[in-house]
Order: sequence, then structure tokens, then C-alpha cells
Amino acid sequence: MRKEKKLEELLSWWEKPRKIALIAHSRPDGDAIGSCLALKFFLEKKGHTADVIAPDGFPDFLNWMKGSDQVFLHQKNPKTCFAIMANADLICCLDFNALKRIETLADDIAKLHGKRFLMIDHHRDPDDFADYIFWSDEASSTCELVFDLIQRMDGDDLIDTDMAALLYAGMAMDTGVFQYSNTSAKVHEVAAALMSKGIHIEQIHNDVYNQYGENRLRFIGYLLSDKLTVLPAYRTAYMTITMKEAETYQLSTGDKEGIVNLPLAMKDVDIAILFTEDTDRIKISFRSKGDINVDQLARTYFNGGGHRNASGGSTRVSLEETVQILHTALSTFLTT
Ligand SMILES: [Mn+2]
Repeated sequence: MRKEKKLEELLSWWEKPRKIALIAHSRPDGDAIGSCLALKFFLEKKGHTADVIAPDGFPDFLNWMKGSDQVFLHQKNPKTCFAIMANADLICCLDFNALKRIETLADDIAKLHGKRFLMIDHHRDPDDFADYIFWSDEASSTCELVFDLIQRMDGDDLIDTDMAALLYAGMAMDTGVFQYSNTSAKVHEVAAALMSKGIHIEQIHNDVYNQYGENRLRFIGYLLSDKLTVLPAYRTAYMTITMKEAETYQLSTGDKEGIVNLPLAMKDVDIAILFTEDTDRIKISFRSKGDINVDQLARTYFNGGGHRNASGGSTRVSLEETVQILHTALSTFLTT
């Protein structure tokens, strides 16, 4: 499904120079940061002022991204972030479609009046808070949508190597490097167009995927040997990470990236789940194969959502209770 709201109006509105704030979701991933930065650079080339805000920090493996050092973190600099939003003519929300996804930053947004909002996103069931919408759950990533938007403005020639690298990286990360079901023919066409801008894909892949320390590999070894539970009846496997374990292995934000996918390597497993204990909640990631809709599972039982094959949620109860909810949920979810 695709949804557009007043896009033509937006395109003529920003023919004049405007002040634009671009916002990524909490715990931003490569698609969120990549799309925000690429759009920022594009808008700057068009004569606008554009600043990127993220609610909190992002993993180290995104530090190579051009402009990553110019991202304002709301958690660190709430006043600067508020000032940027208060001065902006337009606030762009990238890679999320509900204000709850930006947590406390949303409280600041609630204090603003008369702001215009643009939503560019590819997650299911968007909330209707934005004045302008460019949304599609058929798009692989927000980076793909930003590329589409730039094309709509005949801006292809303005995409330089740095912007192409940002868009390519976001698209690659959201498709599991072109392997998930969201990898359409068009994704490859966009990737080809970006490659023609002179990006070095081996370098990008090394920058993103081969930057871990020994601790992460040791931790994965521990998880797989001690913490993996397989539920054959539900073709499901899950792992749990406690705060203590994260501390023991000195895990940083990015070290848990991709771990949720590991159980899907088993032929008899269609659903993989990772529970991560945090100070005030249990965070849950879901992955699935084929037609199994973990967006529905996350939405119905875990206060979350996302995509059919990749979604997330959270609970405010203990890790044990959360796992118990999963067992109950699976028995209902997989029989209905
Ligand atoms: Mn995304």
C-alpha cells in the first residue's frame, strides 16, 4: 500500500528556502540515520537549512556516515534540539509513523504550535499526525523513499557519492543486505543507480558489518550455547539477554545488532525472537520467514509493530513474565 498526502503542495512550498528539522526514531538504525542525513544534504543543496535530530544515540557502526557528527541528540542537548524544532518551518519524521516512537522528544513536539509535519516512512499502520505524507509499506526502507522523493523533484543529479553511500547503506541494512522479502526488483534498480554515483560497496559493508570487537563474538557464542530456547511445536526460537550479561560482555548499543536473526538459520524455525532487558522495560525483536506475520504478533501482544517479517515491541513486566506472555501468545497466534 502507498499513501501520499499533499505531496505536490509540499514540493511547491519548499521551492523557497526553508528551515527544516529532520527527526529519526529512538535508538536509530542505519535506515533512519542514513535517510535523515541524505535528505539533509539534498535539502541543503536546494538552498534550505536542514538539521538532523535523533532522540538518543546510535551505534558506533554508523559513525562512518558522512554528517553523523552533525546529528543533534535530544538526550544530550534537549535545549538545542527544542530550539531547532521551534525555529523550523517544517519537521520531517523519517522512518517512523507514530510519535510514540520518539519517546520524550514527542513531549517537546507537543509544546510546539502551528508546525508543519512531513512523514516519510515504510512501517505498517501509520498514525495520522502529519500534514504531508510520503508512505509505502511496499518500500524496502525509508532510504528508498527518500531516493523516490528526490527523483520526484528531478534531483538525481544532486545525489553525490556521500549521499549515495548513505542511501545505499540504509537500504542494504533494512533488507538484510538484499535478502529479505522486501528486496524488490526496484531495490536493485535503486542500488544500481546509487552505485553509478561512485560508491564503494565493499568499504560500506566493512564499515557496517565488520567493526565488532572480540567481546561480541564471544557473547554470541555464549548466547547460542546457553541461552537459546527452541520451541519445535511453534517453529519458534528465542534468546534472552539480561542487563547483567550485557554488562559482563561489555556490550555497546550496536553489539546486539543482527543477533535476533541467528535462529532463523535453522530449517525448522520460522520465528526468531530476542528479549533484551533494559532499565525500565523488556525490549523485544521479532523476525520471521515467509508469510508469518510478526507485525501482528508484536502489535497484538507486545505494544509494538513494524513489518511482516521484522518487528519490535516492549513490555513493562519482568523478563520471565514477558517470556510467559510469548508462550501464551504463540499458542493463540499460531492456531488462529
Ligand atoms: Mn526503516
